[in-house]
Amino acid sequence: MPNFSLAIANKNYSSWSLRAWLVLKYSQIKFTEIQILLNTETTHQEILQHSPTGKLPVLHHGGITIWESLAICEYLAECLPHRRLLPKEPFARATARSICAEMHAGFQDLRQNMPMNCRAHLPGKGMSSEVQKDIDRILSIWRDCRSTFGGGGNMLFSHFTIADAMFAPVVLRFKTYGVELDPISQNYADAILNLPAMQEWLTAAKLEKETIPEFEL
Ligand SMILES: N[C@@H](CCC(=O)N[C@@H](CS)C(=O)NCC(=O)O)C(=O)O
Repeated sequence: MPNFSLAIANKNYSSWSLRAWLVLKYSQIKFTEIQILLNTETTHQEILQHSPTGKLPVLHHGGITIWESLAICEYLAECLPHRRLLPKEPFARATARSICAEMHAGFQDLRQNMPMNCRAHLPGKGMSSEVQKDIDRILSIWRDCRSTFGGGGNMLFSHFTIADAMFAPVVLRFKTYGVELDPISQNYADAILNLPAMQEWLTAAKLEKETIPEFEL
């Protein structure tokens, strides 16, 4: 199989980048990582050299380009069937796709008010009744998946799937903003945080020095 090359943004701030990166790392696939820092004078031009949308992440594989974090995760699930990155059973698979799409398109209040910022510790910041509604829906998804599909392991569908990758940035937001979790959700969040790939991402994010004021509450 040709080499994968993934262009990502700042590890401290880029929730979209984390998803695709996590799927590659979890799958133990060798890939070339290109980092383009956000918020510099050349950011846009640099990203356009890799991505038709001017957004990151973007994956290159054997001469083709795949953009949008969810499409990248789906593509990797197709390329690497032995990694079982989508559940096999149709109902579980459809549910995984539904929650991935919901995460990809929704939760605007949470995104805007609790931006991903791995280095920060800001308990209580960004909270509002609208943000709490997003949080409640996410926790209900986690509890439902854990109870319906999660009996064989500690991930949403027992073993790691792209659904876990889609929600991994939310786990980091909850950590930064000290969001209170029920015991089932807390166990799930801890399982995500304990993945070696997540620890690797966090270590690298904490070493980054760049600061983007709009993401620093
Ligand atoms: N829906 C896209 C969103 C990608 C996105 O907004 N990426 C941000 C980085 S986190 C970006 O590239 N921003 C470019 C810029 O700020 O110039 C995805 O899922 O990949």
